[in-house]
Amino acid sequence: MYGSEAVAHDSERTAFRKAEKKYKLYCDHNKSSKKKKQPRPVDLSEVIDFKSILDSFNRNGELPPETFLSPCDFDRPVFCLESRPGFYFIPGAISVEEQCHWIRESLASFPQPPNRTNHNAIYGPIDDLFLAARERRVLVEENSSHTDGGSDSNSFACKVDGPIWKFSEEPGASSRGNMSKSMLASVLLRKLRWSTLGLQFDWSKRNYDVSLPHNKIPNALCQLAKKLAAPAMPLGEEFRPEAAIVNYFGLGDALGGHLDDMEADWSKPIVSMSLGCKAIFLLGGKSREDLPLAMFLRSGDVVLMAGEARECFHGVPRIFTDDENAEITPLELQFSDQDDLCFLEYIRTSRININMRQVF
Ligand SMILES: O=C(O)CCC(=O)C(=O)O
Repeated sequence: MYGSEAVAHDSERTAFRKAEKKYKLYCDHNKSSKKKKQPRPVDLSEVIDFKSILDSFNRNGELPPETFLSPCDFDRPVFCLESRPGFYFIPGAISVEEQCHWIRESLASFPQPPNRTNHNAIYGPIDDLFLAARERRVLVEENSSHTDGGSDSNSFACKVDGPIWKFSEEPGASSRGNMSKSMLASVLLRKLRWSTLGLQFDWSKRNYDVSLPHNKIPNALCQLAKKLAAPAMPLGEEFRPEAAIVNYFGLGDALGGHLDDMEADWSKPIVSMSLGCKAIFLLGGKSREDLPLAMFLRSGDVVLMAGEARECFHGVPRIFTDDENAEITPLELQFSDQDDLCFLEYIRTSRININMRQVF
């Protein structure tokens, strides 16, 4: 009875949902072990590993069935999948030095106002969050009036005349001398989920709001995106990055299956860069019922999705933050060398994804 109920429940799920559930992090409480929470083992035997595909291709020129090399002129192998036209995977496309640079930028510069983050709806624009976290400061509510919009951190609502939050050395010490609401900057940094560069994306309306103020995407990032996009671009055309979404993942975070369909021209790729801890990426089909392919994304890997692949559901059900699976040793060495210990501390248990889009 119990078993048949469970089967019925599972059969109601789409193929994409089942795969998300398969790879998601579940922690079991182990009473006999000192470590209370243990990640439940997961079968990774079906996860495509483009790093080992690249290694074996470099060794003997062989590729697994259904995988082929893009004929484009690029300085390293670009892999494609017969079952997913318009999808490109470039393992290790970004050097370790560049990865460190974009991790620093993603934390210290991209969340700077007027760029928006998930914290805007509750706290308004927050200046220098990373610096404040580094200096162990506290965000304190200075005064109260009203906020236009809900408390949903994905909401795009503007603060018209809401509470003002400022960084302070001491929790609860506002200029008015009252006990106030406060939040550690380090906690806010850990709760940073997204920031937007260039044209700002409106999560509630799921479109771009060109009227909002924004910083230009840094030229170096535009140049990198143009170079990386080349294998997926129509002949003779150059990618024009106009907007970027930066996603931040911590232990247990996931990005549910979705489509990126808000841009006018789907022949232009989404250029998606992975930084930090290893993750599992799911690439489905045009329906959530299509069985998704699972693949590892490591720091420095780049994925391009153009044409038909733009119509495919995709998501990130899992990141690996443990020493054995995160695979961030080169980053750790680079950051320790440069004495960037705050960045190192963050990235040891996190993943950052920067995805760039041509909107028009
Ligand atoms: O984190 C990733 O690799 C994928 C991000 C993504 O799918 C998105 O932002 O639309």
